[in-house]
Amino acid sequence: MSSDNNGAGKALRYAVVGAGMAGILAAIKLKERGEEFTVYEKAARLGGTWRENRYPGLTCDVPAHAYTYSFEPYPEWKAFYAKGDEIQTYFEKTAEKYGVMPHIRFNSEVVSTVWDADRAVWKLGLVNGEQTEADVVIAASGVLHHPNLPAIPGLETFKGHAFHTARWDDEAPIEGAKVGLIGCGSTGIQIVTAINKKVEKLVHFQRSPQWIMPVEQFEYTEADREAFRKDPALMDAIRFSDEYIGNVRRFTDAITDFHSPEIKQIEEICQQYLDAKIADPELKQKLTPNYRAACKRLVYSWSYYDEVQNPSVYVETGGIERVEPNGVRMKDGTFHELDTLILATGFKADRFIRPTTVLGEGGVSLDDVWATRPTAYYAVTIPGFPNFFMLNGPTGPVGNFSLIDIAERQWDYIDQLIGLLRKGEATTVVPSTAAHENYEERRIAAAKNTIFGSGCASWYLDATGVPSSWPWSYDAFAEAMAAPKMEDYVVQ
Ligand code: NA7
Repeated sequence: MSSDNNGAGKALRYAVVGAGMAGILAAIKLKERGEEFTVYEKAARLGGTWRENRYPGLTCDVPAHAYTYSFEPYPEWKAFYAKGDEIQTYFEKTAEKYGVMPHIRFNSEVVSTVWDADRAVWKLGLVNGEQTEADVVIAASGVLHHPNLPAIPGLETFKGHAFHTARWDDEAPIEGAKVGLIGCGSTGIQIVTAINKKVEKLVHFQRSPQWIMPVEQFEYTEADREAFRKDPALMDAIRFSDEYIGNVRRFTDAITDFHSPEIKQIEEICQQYLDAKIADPELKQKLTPNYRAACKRLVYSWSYYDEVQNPSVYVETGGIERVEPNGVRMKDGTFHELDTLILATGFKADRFIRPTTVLGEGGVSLDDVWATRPTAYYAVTIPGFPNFFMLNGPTGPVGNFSLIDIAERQWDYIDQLIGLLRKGEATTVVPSTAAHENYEERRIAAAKNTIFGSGCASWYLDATGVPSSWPWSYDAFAEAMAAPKMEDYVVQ
């Protein structure tokens, strides 16, 4: 039974889809209320993106003490920016500590979720053919986790190890090997910094160079960690510092208007960093983007410009003709012989809960609703899909600041809507079509003015070329998530 502390409670059954950062958050919050819930996880381990990505150099570009749940600071971080395996450990420890592990069903991908209007329940189908039900579905299925494999002719003929970065092949030769790396997003850049001194040769195939935002990395000492353990307020002082929050505010203000002086400042910082670090005019020309800084997601690095100048690295800017059994042939005929080919080619960012079949009111398919672009009212709810809530769903500020901060604020919003169901004040809650259309109209108009819409290709853009992300400030997001506008919801 629900331990509903708001009076005449109804025991609701919750299905959380995904045991990554957002799913674990939902689980912790539901557990705290004593709710009946199951987290369905497709894999054998929790952790989402931090489970799937294990490539060398994997580092989160949000400061470690800001990349924790607000209620669970972590004194053990080894450095200001944490490595991927430490973050995975953090989520595993936190899930254990809050007692949510027994609620997670591993190897249990949800393949379908179908709304039964007569009974106001979601019927879920699992990968093993099992059927189950829930009153509320929380889709916490992640954003960047469907690998984007490049359509390069001959890729399948490569005799060495070729693999996507989110499917890291531990058998692939790196030490003393000839390695090819395709892709220059955050992933490709981090891999360059991590492996260039180990390889015999690293050919970095660069279709578009990236703007690099310089940041400082430093290690925490054992004395620092001891101080954090003794006084958690020291960690809050970092997470909630004027410096960190101020940076988030300034950054989100800058990206929301590509004419703003703030975004010009960011460009100047990146340009000055490039000028200061890269002396060789030929390399500098190769590394200079022809689009505006932050149009593609800014890469944060403290070492890339140093590492890329290691003689083992060759930045190849020519077009790839095809992959051959022993390497990569360029359009100009040049051949790069390789033992290993790493595909740092990013993710299909428009999938969200798909390929799960989601059928809402009247059997309408989410896939059809999202035929033009994936969308959700304030990134959380969808007209026609009652009692269905998303964490880090489409049109949210994914990539603008910490996804944990985003998910926590979204949870607070969802929790208020679920409260109506829990208290027995409603059987279904769903946003109205009119409210959603109004939101999308305003969002799309604003999105075109963001830096993401200033003229470059990136995973921020939807299939029609419109930025798919939250186009307003950090404070606007915080305000929107503080309380749902109930007049925009149909509550039955
Ligand atoms: P990104 O940022 O999407 O970067 C993918 C990179 O792969 C980018 O440089 C692409 O070049 C390149 N790419 C993609 N397809 C091809 C083909 N066919 N040929 C050559 N190059 C190609 O992915 P990441 O994994 O680095 O980062 C994803 C996010 O994860 C990141 O923003 C952080 O939020 C964490 P392009 O720029 O399109 O010319």
